[in-house]
Amino acid sequence: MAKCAYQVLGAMIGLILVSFGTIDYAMAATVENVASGKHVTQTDTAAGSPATLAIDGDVTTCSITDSSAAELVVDLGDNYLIEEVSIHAESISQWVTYARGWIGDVYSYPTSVYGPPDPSDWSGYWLDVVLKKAVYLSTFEIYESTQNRVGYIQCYCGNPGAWTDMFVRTPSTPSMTSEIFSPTILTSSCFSNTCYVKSVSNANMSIDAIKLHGRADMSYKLGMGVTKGVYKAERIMNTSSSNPAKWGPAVIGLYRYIRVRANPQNDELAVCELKVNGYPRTPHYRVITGIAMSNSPVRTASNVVSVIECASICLQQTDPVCMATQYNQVTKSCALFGDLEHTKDSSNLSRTVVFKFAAHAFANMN
Ligand SMILES: [Ca+2]
Repeated sequence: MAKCAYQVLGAMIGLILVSFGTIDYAMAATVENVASGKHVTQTDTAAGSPATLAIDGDVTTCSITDSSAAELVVDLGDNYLIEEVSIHAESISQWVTYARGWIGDVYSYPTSVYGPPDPSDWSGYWLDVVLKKAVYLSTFEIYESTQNRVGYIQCYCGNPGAWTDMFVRTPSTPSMTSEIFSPTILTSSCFSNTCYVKSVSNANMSIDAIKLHGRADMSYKLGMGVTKGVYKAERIMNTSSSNPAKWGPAVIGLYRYIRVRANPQNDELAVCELKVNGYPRTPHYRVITGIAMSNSPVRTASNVVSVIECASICLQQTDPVCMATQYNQVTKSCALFGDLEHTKDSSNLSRTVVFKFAAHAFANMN
């Protein structure tokens, strides 16, 4: 992190931190998940999947809606400086929903390979299986019975896609042992709902049930704003390359409301964990001189008697939110700024108030 040092003037009281001498802008507030435990709502709710599960700290519990035209909104309760947002998509476990087997020289359509395991099974040379929903496959559970073992698994990956090796047994020794078999798969980038399972040698294997696990390919549209219903920062976040999907806003800003929608809104909305890493806007601040703010103030208050009052006015200013102030002791004016863009200007003797939570961003702009 870049470090900047400026001369400090002034003296403050209570929670306000001021000293004479130089200050170090590398001293930033600790980043934390500011969405944790906050008020969260969604437009509608699937049974047993309330909105609170999106921010409960557990990636295995998910908020899910019934409708596709749905959204989830978190009210952070205050404005925070947002550094990174992450959304963890659903991990899906599925028993096969369709199967076609090959026995000798004919196809069969087994009824006994759908989970959970039961006393019946299916025997044949190979088995085509289909899942209800395509996922990025991560784990296979093969419930074998006592015949030759599974030696080969391929899945049809992607669109247009290709048949891809997911498992090849070496050496391909037959076995007559019943086993619950979970092979280490050869790739984690296969997006598929169609696979086939083949025996180690062209002989009968016996399958009781098959279950596959993977992560959903979710695309979310994230919005952030200081006013509910008005989202100025928007971003598409996909879990196709990583789960969770992460985004660090290029322009760090203060936000209170976080909205998540499916992109496009053609399926139910499932959010397994939404994390919003940010800094709280606290009354701790630093006063410095030698700074020229780059943009015009959002408002200027007059007849302000002290830098303390100027800082207090800034804290009360929420829309547009105040991120820094400059107090001119001669004119008794207090200029409120909605961003932190600035340059060094040793001739500027106005006292610039920078909140401690924002020192991090302030340092990065130099
Ligand atoms: Ca959760």
